[in-house]
Amino acid sequence: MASRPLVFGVLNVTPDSFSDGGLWDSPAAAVDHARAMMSDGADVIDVGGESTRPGAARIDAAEERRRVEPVIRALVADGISVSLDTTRSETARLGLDVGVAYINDVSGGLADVDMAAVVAGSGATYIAMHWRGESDVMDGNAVYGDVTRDVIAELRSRIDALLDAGIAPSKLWIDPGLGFAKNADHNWQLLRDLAQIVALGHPVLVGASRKRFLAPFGENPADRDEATAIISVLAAESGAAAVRVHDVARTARALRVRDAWWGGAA
Ligand code: PMM
Repeated sequence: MASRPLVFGVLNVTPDSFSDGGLWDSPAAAVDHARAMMSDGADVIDVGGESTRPGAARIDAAEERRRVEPVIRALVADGISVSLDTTRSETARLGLDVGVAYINDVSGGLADVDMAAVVAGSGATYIAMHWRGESDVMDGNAVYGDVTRDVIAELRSRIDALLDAGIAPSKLWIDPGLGFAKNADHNWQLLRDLAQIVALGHPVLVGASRKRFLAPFGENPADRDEATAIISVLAAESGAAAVRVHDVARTARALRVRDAWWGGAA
């Protein structure tokens, strides 16, 4: 039976993320929500202090630190496995000092030249997402010959650079970056071709949750959770190692159905 992917529960401690912005921007509310996601079946909590939605403006490192530090400290103290969603080496260093298990970098190391060196040797896992520039320019960069071929080529070149910079092969994960410089057709093609990305030989994380390309299945982001859960199962069938979702309960239940299908315990 194929193994079950890890479930990363999304915890955006931002005022402006597209689907949950402003909901968890007090540390106490954020920690409560993380604990609820753990009881719903999350394996890891992915904490982000800076919105990456298309068109978002950047915040500075001090503000990012102010948002994430109390939350990651509380979660690590609680024994929760934490992923820190950041493109800044300075913030990553803080996270590694606090004890996060994953650095989730949507820029794959391109936004900050010091990122790879900071993560290398830390023992943490580095998640390198496919990226073509900051949120304010990414929609204009959604131009591909063949999106699967181009994303694979660009991921390969990031993998080579990150391994050269000292990240251990076993600690390097990759992510096709759904919605980042990609239109709906690009996202669906990448999902259809996910096995080709898995074949690159690094664990693959898929972040489809509530994204704009799921709008045909739900006008509001929170109405896209069923579509997200179905994608979680299909991504698992294609060999994804992890899925990053807002509604942990639905995805965890959907993955249990898959386990039952393959003869595991329901
Ligand atoms: N998507 C978002 C943020 N961080 N990280 C990874 N690795 N993969 C993603 O697809 C991804 C991410 C944007 O979504 P959000 O606003 O729901 O956090």
